[in-house]
Order: sequence, then structure tokens, then C-alpha cells
Amino acid sequence: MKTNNEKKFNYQTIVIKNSQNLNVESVDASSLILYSNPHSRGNTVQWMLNECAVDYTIQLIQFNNETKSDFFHSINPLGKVPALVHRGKIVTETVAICSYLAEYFPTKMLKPESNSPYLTDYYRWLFFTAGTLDSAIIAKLTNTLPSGLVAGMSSIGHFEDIQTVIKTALKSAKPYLCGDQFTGADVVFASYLLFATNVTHAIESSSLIDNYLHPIIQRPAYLQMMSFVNLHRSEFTPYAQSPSLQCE
Ligand SMILES: N[C@@H](CCC(=O)N[C@@H](CS)C(=O)NCC(=O)O)C(=O)O
Repeated sequence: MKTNNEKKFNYQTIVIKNSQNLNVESVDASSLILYSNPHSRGNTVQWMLNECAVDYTIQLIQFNNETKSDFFHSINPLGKVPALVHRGKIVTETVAICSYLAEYFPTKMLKPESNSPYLTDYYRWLFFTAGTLDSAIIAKLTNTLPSGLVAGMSSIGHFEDIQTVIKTALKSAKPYLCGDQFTGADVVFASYLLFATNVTHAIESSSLIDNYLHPIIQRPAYLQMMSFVNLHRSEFTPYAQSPSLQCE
């Protein structure tokens, strides 16, 4: 049931029934709602929801008139997607949402056990992606990379060092960031690498990056998200027309 404020929306409500697959966690799709746009970081969260193999509802909303509406500001005062509403509680920030889902659905093993040595890598690469890599890619694309003293103060530092850190992460990936366990850290790190290399070319591709991404982009949960996004992309105006200013 939509509230009065919600009724002003033309957004598309789509229920994803992962329960058609086997071994699905039993979740009422109406209690797990992702607000997204197919040209956004919401695609990463959708991929993660598919990895969790749960039923959920996706509300596709347009940038500006819908993301900046009073209703959506009541969900995320930044007026940004993605946002997840689960059992009436709100989680925003792509990496926070993916981490929350990994923790909420433990049987999907998308987070290392609490006594696993890989918990170090898990948190390291999750937070590197959220706080450092995200900012670095956007700064590179908008020619606003910090230099001098500002580089020392900003979480980005120097862009060349960011590239070295990515190589460090990938050289120790066996084949995933947490050894042979595919986790939410791979969902977010791989999403940002795909965005930085294939979509915007902020970072040059390499065999190291390609070898890491190759098995990941063949995962059914990723392919399911991509076919959904390809189906709906043309119905939504991208945030910016410039190919270098996309944010998906
Ligand atoms: N730090 C946020 C960033 C979210 C974000 O910037 N979303 C973009 C789309 S990818 C957005 O909604 N932009 C529209 C706007 O700010 O008006 C996250 O990681 O989720």
C-alpha cells in the first residue's frame, strides 16, 4: 500500500522472485525493498541481493524528480540511490548495504566466519572500496585529484598509489579477496573495478584485473542483475549524458 507521498511517484515496482531457485532463504519480498536506478550504484546492491538468493522488491526511480522528492528524501536525505528498506529500517551507502546483507543472510557465506584470518581482507577491501576507491575514481573522472598537502589529508592520497593498492589486492586474491570464499567484498570491489575499467576507463585494464573479474562476471547472480539492467536501462535517463560522468 502506497502512502500519499509515494503516490506521486511513477516508479516501477518489480518483485524479484529468487525463490524460483532452490535453497532460497524465505523472505517476504515486500519487507525487503531496494530503491535504485539502472544507471546507478544500485546495480551493485541488486547483484548482492541476487547472491543472497532472496525474494525482494525493487523500486526503480528516476534521477532528480524522484530522487529529490520529499518522499525519497524521507528515505535518504541525500536524495541518492541506492537505499534499502528492510523490515521498515533504512540502510543507505552501497557498501554498507552489501555488508548488511552478507551479515543478515549468513547461510550464503558471503562474509568470512568471525574467526577466519580472511576477515582482515574482507574489512580492508570493503572499506577501501567505499571510502577510498570510490572517491579516487570520481576525482580521476572529474579531474579533481588532490595533490600536495591535500593528497595527504584526503582519503585518496595519490592516484598512482591507488593503482598499486589494487594490484596488491589482486595479487593476493586466490582467486577471491578472501581466498577461495567469494564474499560481499568481491561484489563491491569487482563492481567498482568494472566501472573504473570497462565503463569509464578511469583505470587501465590489465591481465591481473581481467583474470580476477573473468570468473566473477560469469556468476548467475551477476548475469541476472545485468539482464535486468539491460532490460530497464532505456526507460531511465542517466544522471549525466557524458560517458565519463556515469555512476553505475
Ligand atoms: N556513497 C553513496 C553514493 C550514492 C550515489 O552517489 N548515488 C548516485 C547514483 S550512482 C545518485 O543517486 N546520484 C543522484 C544525485 O545525487 O542527484 C553510495 O555508495 O551509495
